[in-house]
Amino acid sequence: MYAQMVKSEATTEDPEKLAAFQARIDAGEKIEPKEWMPEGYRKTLIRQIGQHAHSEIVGQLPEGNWITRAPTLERKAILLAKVQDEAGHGLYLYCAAETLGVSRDELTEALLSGKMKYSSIFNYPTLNWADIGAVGWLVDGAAIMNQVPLQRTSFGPYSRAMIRICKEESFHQRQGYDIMMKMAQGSPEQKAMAQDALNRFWYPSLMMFGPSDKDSVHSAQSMAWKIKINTNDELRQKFVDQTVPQAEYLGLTIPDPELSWNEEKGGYDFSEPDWSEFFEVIKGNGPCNAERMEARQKAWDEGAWFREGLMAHAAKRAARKIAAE
Ligand code: FAQ
Repeated sequence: MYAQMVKSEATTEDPEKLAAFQARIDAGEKIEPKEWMPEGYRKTLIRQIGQHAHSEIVGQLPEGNWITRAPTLERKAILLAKVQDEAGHGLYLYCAAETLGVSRDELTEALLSGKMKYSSIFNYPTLNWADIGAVGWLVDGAAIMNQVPLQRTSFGPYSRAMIRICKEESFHQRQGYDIMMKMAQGSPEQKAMAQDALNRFWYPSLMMFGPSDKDSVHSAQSMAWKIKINTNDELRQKFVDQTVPQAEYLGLTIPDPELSWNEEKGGYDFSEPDWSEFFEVIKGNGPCNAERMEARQKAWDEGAWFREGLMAHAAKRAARKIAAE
């Protein structure tokens, strides 16, 4: 069904309905699930919300890997809470997608068959504890930069999910920055680990915002529908401008010799990520793509007995209710 939804091209829709819909969007109204919407709007939302939900779930893997190896009990409790939050974000987002007429199982199957994507960033490995700091600081930092404007997105359930998610993401970013601060103020070896984590996560974090505007396929239509509020390059620029002073405060160096303040534009000039690497990663050829998909497939297979049990229980309850009526 997901494939059907995404493949079927926009049917010829009533121009009056389309104009009335666009007028509601332009007036800043929220669109609710049972209201009329163009097929393309629905398909774009399923793609973006579904991809976002998958990212939250797959995004648990690089950090979950460090829960048993956190350096103190306190760090372990904090990381555990953060990773659990990501699971919750996935659930809110799957629920928002379900209101558009696609089931969570269909979305998961589309992820596992490679029809749907998840964020490129989670295909990079977390090699040591400093990487957990870098993920919180940079990856959650980039996620917030993208998601704060999405609180104003035009689809009601997505917008409401984002409000709650953003509150939790701020805590995530603070915990990552706090780890980086401890490492950067620690021994020379610890500071070197923090710098190395920044070196490896900087460009993959910039890639999270998507291809440059000239290569972004969906931005123009998504912005007209207020599914996206900003372009990929706008958000990337804001992220760099916010993060450079944070790195300076830590005494760390952004791994970009071209980085310089541009007085005229009131922002930093910086080097673009290697876009050929980005396109390889989203095609499935990143350092950890195979490992991530194996983990999701295993969880799906091992959870089959539970899903079936739950459905059998629901069917039994429904039958009992009908019999009692
Ligand atoms: N990775 O035309 P555009 C998190 C694809 S936050 C993979 O510009 P669009 C929190 C794109 O799908 C991370 N694929 O696309 C957390 C399209 O391919 P398609 C998730 C990417 O949709 C933190 C093609 O490239 N956040 O997980 C990426 O207008 C720590 C052309 O691109 C969201 O999903 C990428 N980075 O803009 C969890 C936010 N970028 O689908 C755990 C919501 C682009 O046609 C630990 N999403 N592509 O086959 C968005 O804002 C947008 O979807 C963008 C992409 C900005 C990601």
